[in-house]
Amino acid sequence: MHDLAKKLIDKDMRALARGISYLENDHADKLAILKDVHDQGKGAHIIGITGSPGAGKSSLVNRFIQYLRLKKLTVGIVAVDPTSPFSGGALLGDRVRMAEHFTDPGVYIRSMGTRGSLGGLARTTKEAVRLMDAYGFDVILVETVGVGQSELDIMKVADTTAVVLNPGSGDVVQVFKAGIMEIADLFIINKADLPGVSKLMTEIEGMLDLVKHDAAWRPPIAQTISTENKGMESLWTLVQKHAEYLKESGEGERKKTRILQEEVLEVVHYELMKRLQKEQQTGSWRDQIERREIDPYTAASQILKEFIDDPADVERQDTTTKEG
Ligand SMILES: Nc1nc2c(ncn2[C@@H]2O[C@H](COP(=O)(O)OP(=O)(O)OP(=O)(O)O)[C@@H](O)[C@H]2O)c(=O)[nH]1
Ligand SMILES: [Mg+2]
Repeated sequence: MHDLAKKLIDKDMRALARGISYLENDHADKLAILKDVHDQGKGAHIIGITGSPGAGKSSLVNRFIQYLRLKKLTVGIVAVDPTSPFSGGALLGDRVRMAEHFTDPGVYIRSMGTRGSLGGLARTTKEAVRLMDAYGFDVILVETVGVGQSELDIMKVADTTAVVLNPGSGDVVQVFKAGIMEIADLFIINKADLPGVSKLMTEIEGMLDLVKHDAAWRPPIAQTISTENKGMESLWTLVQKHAEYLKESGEGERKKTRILQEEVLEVVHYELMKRLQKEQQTGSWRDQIERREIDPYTAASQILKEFIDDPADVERQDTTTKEG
């Protein structure tokens, strides 16, 4: 087993941190580590939290962490910022708000940015969740701004996807259009201190009648006021209800199978993309084409042959601990 995988499974938080950096930097040992931790997951309940910018996701996550910690549950958090990983005001705010958890060994917070990834933020986020599960948190929270396809992809890793809405924001229609309605397992009306809560309830129920009228699980609606630390208990109750449903209906297992099946093709796709990018920059066929020495079809089949002769090295065993 890879040294880093072993360490993080043994609850070494620094190894977890380094492991996630390996993912972000596409370290050569990445696949080997992921392979080693694959069946080491401790069965964390993974909760995805998505919603429009400013819906209060971070405030909510912050309170929810506090609540879970009082219940003696350990929590891993992946905060995905699709815009600016380092300069973003929102993220800076998140850091400050979440700072109080930094000294708690039962909490690990990680921000993920788009830097350097080949459109691979969703991939990297899912992989980070895998490492966190192998480390052994009871609950893993993934916060992302629900705007596009890549955020929907991120949410696929969650057992329970919660969509945060605000009263008086007109969010529901947007959420509906973005296809978020389909992936929602529960709704959270945050800022329930503001007027328009019952109107929003009616709107959500109306949408659910359209989208989920024959679904086995009808997403329930929680109400929270993050700024006043209200609603965390009922939110947790609904999450647990959903977890129970996943287990009893077998849907949880089916979901996991689907995720794993998709993952196979995602890894292949990702590895091929990486190599194609490299080919684009450094392939010797480029000069050969320029000199008209080779036709595109021969060049292409040569590249494909190289790929086949040298598949991604999942077995790599590099136990020297280079800082990634
Ligand atoms: N009135 C009221 N304001 C809230 C509540 N929860 C959060 N806010 C405020 O809403 C604003 C946005 O909160 P954030 O937690 O940063 O929202 P976010 O969804 O994480 O925002 P992004 O990460 O930028 O998408 C802040 O000013 C919060 O104080 C609430 O329950 N009631
Ligand atoms: Mg936020």
